[in-house]
Amino acid sequence: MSLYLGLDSSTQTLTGVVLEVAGPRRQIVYQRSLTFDRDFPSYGTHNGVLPHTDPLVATSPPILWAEALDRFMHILATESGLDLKGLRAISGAAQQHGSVYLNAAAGARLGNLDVGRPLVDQVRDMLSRADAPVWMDSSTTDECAEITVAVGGDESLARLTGSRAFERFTGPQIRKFYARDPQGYADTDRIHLVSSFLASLLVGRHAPIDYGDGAGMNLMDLTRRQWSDLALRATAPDLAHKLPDLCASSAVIGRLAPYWLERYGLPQAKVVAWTGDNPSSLIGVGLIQPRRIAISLGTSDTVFGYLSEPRIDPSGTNHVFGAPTGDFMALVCFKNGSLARERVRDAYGLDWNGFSRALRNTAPGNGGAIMLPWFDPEITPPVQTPAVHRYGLDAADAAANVRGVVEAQMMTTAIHSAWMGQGVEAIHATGGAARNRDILQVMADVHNADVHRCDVHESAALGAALRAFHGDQTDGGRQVSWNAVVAGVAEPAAGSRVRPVPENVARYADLKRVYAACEAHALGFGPDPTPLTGGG
Ligand code: ADP
Ligand code: XUL
Repeated sequence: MSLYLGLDSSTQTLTGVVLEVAGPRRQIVYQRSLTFDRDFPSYGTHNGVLPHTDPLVATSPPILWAEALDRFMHILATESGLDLKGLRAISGAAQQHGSVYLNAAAGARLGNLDVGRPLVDQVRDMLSRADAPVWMDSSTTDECAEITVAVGGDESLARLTGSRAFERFTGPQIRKFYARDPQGYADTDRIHLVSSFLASLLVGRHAPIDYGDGAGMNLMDLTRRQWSDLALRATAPDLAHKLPDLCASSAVIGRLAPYWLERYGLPQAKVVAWTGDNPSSLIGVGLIQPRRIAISLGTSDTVFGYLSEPRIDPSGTNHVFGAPTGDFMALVCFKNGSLARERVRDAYGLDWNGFSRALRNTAPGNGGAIMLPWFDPEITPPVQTPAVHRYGLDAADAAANVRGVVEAQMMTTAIHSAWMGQGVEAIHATGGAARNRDILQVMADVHNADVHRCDVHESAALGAALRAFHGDQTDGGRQVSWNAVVAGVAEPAAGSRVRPVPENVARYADLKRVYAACEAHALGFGPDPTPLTGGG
């Protein structure tokens, strides 16, 4: 009997999933989440992010992630009841794009972690920058423009790295740090992603960045799978010396460092490269066939799907990342996801049951009313100044606003992922809000596709456990297909299928055009659409 641990350090939580493999039988035997705000209150985070006066800035403390990892291992060792001698491999996933800045002493400290001191105290001494910019940051518009010009325009950068410049991407964030704090930049010896930072703590040395998460930086040549000199030069001086190596997502990058063995009695398990939460979720929702896409309703809402080749979206809204299978994946990210749903829920004093009831008690199409729920600066479409727009929608009507936010989110995912959705037959829904069937009904109707809910809502952690299994097998010389890896585990929950209702599908086909007109108007390049909406 072998155990495989998958971790996911997301925006708000650290989750671990343990997969047991006994012959052909595979099952999840343990799952546990730590919530950053609640379980680590001394850091003062709100939804995992530090408070800032500038709404465009979003950073988190890397030492919080290290402390959470340490506490998780303690809980696993003392409370799970599992016989951890069977733990063969660990892998992980993390929120993408965020960067952690380590000083020149970090390498030696990583290699010599003191079993008598909590990890958090030791990591504090490794940092050249106390906070880490995370994916919710939108403050690097100038840096994006500078990098884009230096690389030869949006399209050149997208062809080279898989995405045009985006504010949250690591390259623009590094450029901002270099410009604002040149001394801090000079004192930085190594810049990690959240994923490679946490992997480094497990193996006790600087871990490589995998091709999946590396593609979220505007720094990696996507087809050559190596750092791009051109992009690095456009970003900051001497960057080549500060970046870790790159590696395949399935590579075994080392074994658990002595700290974990001595402190928690864990075996010398293999560590498989960590990746981004979205690439890991691709495996965790079993999405390795074409004609299916996934929609993750986590802190961010994301739409993603498997690609056999790096196809760039002409509108420039999407990203191409490396997939854990060695192929590619397309992704579109929306910042106003779960937190926007919560803002509407809380504004009307509802809980999730009340929120669902409001959806059930209102008619699909909302009488033509439209909300644009840009509570925070939005990634897709790009919106720097947050504002909630209502067209024909009465702000005092709680139920209509609940329907308004959910319909808007589903319509924007459909409109902005249309280029990758040709022939989509089914959607795999995951993330915290996927447990809400009423939201999934709107998804099915707007996308005109069957929606299957994934049982383990923590698909990124499950994907990591499955990747740990896959990495262990291939490292041991046993070839195992990805279909075999996901079969029977990363599959939609039985009986979870939500089918589209034809008359709602027809209504949303019209409403999507109205939504697009409202979006164009709010962004300042279309006429007033009020005559088309419920208010007209
Ligand atoms: P992340 O992995 O990005 O930290 P999760 O995928 O765990 O986030 O999703 C967390 C979110 O799930 C919460 O912010 C909450 O808004 C949402 N959520 C939880 N339960 C429900 C529900 N019943 N209906 C809608 N949303 C929900
Ligand atoms: C993807 C993105 C988010 C983060 C947080 O590009 O920015 O989905 O990975 O989960």
